[in-house]
Amino acid sequence: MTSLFEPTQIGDIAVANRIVMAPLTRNRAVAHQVPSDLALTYYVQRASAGLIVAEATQISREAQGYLDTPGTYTPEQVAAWRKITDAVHAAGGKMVLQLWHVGRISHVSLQEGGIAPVSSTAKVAVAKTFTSDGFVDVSPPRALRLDELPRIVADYRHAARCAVQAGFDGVEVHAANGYLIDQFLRDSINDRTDAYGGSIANRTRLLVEVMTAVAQEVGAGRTGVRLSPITPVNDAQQDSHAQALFNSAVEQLAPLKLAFLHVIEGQTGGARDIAAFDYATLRSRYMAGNPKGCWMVNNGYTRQMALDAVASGAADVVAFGRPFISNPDLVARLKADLPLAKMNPKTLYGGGAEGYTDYAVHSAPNAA
Ligand code: 8OZ
Repeated sequence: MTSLFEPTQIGDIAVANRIVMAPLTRNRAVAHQVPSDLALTYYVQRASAGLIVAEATQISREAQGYLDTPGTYTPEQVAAWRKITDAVHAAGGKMVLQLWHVGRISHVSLQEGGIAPVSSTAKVAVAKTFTSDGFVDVSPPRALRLDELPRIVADYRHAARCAVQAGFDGVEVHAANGYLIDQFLRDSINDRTDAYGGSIANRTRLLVEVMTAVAQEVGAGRTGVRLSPITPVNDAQQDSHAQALFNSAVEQLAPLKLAFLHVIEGQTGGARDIAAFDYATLRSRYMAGNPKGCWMVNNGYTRQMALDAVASGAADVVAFGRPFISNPDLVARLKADLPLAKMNPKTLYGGGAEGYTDYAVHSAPNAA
């Protein structure tokens, strides 16, 4: 039986164990959407994860939807990330960067010149974002024109190149949680009548084009993708045929031989059983076309669930989000079956060291 604590390969990336730190938005970037020195400390503290998927990071200026989230498209951002990846590597860790375009989950105050955010649609999301004025309704978007989509793909490609220049071991494309790519996938959002709307083949087109371009740019063995078939977050209403949509998406992704496919099961950060969805079928459809692929699962996994998922072969690796916030030594705690410290929700987004770099390891006297 395979153990959660055994090394493995995630594509070209050799990892020390099968525990992944999930991407976590913390809104602590400094001027010009640059990751801070505190972020370096935070990630180094968590370098015992087999793989860190660093927080969602804008691929372009337009891709931003929240205050103080980092980017990976300017030399200044790349230089700051380089310091972080060097330090994580020196600590024995591996790290990929999550590439993010929020689409319509943005606000004019976060856009250059106060222009409308872009999406597959001009329909506004019933959702909030966080700006310098606190939580506000997202702004009405502008539907991207057909002739703009090659530029979107090029922005992902450029950001992927920047991430590798910044020393990351690879990238994860954020195609989940109701952001831009998910806004193309779901028929509850996408109301286009061109080659990117209507049929499943059309709605999965942007995803497949982005993944093809990114894999070509940095190598398929360093490229992963995150999907969330039934999450309702960010006004991502259920697709009318979610199973067929996502089965098709993973069948089209399989031949690309990506490093990993990362699936959020259920509602992101919430209930795992909000709607029926057959993840075992999704996995078998994917693995049929990519038998050496790595299946990464996420959302509310306990220690026992993770042990069982890896032992049974239902998953190759398991990503933990919030437990990694308050337990920098999560791997050691899971291994020794030690109690986990609770996360303070008040220090999740924004702020400084408090609730970020001050969570103790278990052996320290002030550990929970
Ligand atoms: C929480 C707050 C803001 C953004 C996601 C990137 O849900 C996020 C996110 C989470 O994927």
